[in-house]
Amino acid sequence: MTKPPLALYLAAPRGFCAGVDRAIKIVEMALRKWGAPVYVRHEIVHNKFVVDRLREQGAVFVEELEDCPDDRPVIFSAHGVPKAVPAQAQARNMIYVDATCPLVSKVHIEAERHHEAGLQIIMIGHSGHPETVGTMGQLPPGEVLLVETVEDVAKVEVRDPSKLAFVTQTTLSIDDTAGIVAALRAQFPQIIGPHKEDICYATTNRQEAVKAMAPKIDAMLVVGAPNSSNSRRLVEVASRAGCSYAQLVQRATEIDWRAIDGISSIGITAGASAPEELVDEVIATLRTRYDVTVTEVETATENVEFKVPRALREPA
Ligand code: 0JX
Ligand code: SF4
Repeated sequence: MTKPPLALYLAAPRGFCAGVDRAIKIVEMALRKWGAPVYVRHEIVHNKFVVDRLREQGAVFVEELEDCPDDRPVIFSAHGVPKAVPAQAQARNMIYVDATCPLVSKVHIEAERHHEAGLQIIMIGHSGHPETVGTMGQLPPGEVLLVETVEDVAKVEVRDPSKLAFVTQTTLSIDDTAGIVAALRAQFPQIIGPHKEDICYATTNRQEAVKAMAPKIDAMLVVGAPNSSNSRRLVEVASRAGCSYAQLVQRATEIDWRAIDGISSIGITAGASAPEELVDEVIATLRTRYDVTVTEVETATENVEFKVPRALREPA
């Protein structure tokens, strides 16, 4: 039986960013240096496949520091942690390695700098997301107020409208955030902030690539996890850019074949925490049903790399 043709457009950049690469390396190097078990507070990155593979090598994933013994090393996830977490680890004399992405740490430092200058901070982010919890947890309660939407801006109760700064989560929608920043600047003309927002290069590039592809395709598959903020944003971007069907898939088994029945073109991208093997798996599975022609749509090149902490580069 002949297979129907399928034009497959592959977004570039897609998948792992420099922060994820570094975070995974940190866990692997910690296991080599200290042996198993090494504890990891929260999923090192939001991907079950990555977490399961590290677990097989001896990593133990927990949600809170209280769930770790004093005498084993612990790693903090790429999303960042409230200040109290390393403080508690220190108080317990634990060995800890912080895998917070340097671009998230940069936002932590920004928040602290504004606080030292006497400003109250408004954070644009998703409530309960570990990065938001971590960034807000850099300062005492009440010093960072959270807004998630333009509507929230109208409701926010600040101490002094002339003494404000804003920071953002790194994995937000570029377009939604621009709207919230505009609302903040309109309501608080003296607010201080970054030039645009704190969305990182990887989030920006992955969203741009999806925007460029969306008009060419009947459907879009985003390889990524349901708890991955940056991956979910890619699904939204595709839909808003005119792609009539966009689905988040953790791996090939989640493809909804009925929903994509009859399509002649498809786009594929992957969130910053999704391994390339899973993209390969999705493409290989599409090939079992379609005569696939792959075209890469490259809208940016990336050459960012982050060093692992010195403690891991030195022998035990
Ligand atoms: O949910 P997020 O997109 O923040 O995290 P994920 O999917 O683990 O991506 C990598 C870590 C990003 C931190 O900024
Ligand atoms: Fe760092 Fe951006 Fe990757 Fe998050 S998505 S880990 S901020 S590079």
